[in-house]
Amino acid sequence: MFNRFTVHACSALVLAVICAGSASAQQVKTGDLVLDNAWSRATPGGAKVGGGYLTVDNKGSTADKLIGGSSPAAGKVEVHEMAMNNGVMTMRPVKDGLSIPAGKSVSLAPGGYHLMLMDLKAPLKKGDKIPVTLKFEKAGDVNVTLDVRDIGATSGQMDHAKPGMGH
Ligand SMILES: [Cu+2]
Repeated sequence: MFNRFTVHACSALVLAVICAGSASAQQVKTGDLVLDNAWSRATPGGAKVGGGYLTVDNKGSTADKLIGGSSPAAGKVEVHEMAMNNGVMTMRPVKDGLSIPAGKSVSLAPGGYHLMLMDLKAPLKKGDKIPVTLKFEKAGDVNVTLDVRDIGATSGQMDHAKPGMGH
């Protein structure tokens, strides 16, 4: 079973190398999960936190859960959610992990769920590649690379974050 997963992971890597010239970020496949379009946003000087965004596609028949992560670029990595609370945008750590339902795709994006890189060792600069190890309940540890984009990047999706939120 683990051998099969290893083979899948390798073929995904080969594909990713072939596709590296395209505009889309590196796709990572592990077991039933496909992680795609992992990116982050440049941080203003002195900022100690940064956001991380990606799409997790669960091709399997059982739910998984994103429970946390780590990165050499940050003191710690948490999974956060943003929500409107009495007209004010607030965020908080996701309790008990972010569930990835079977057959569903979950997006972490500005204004919603996101990875929070806390205690950044250095500001994130456009063009940086930030390695992050995500921890899933079933899939285990999965390595992704966040592509740091422009400070105003919104991924082309609706961004409800208010100015001054920092991410
Ligand atoms: Cu946050």
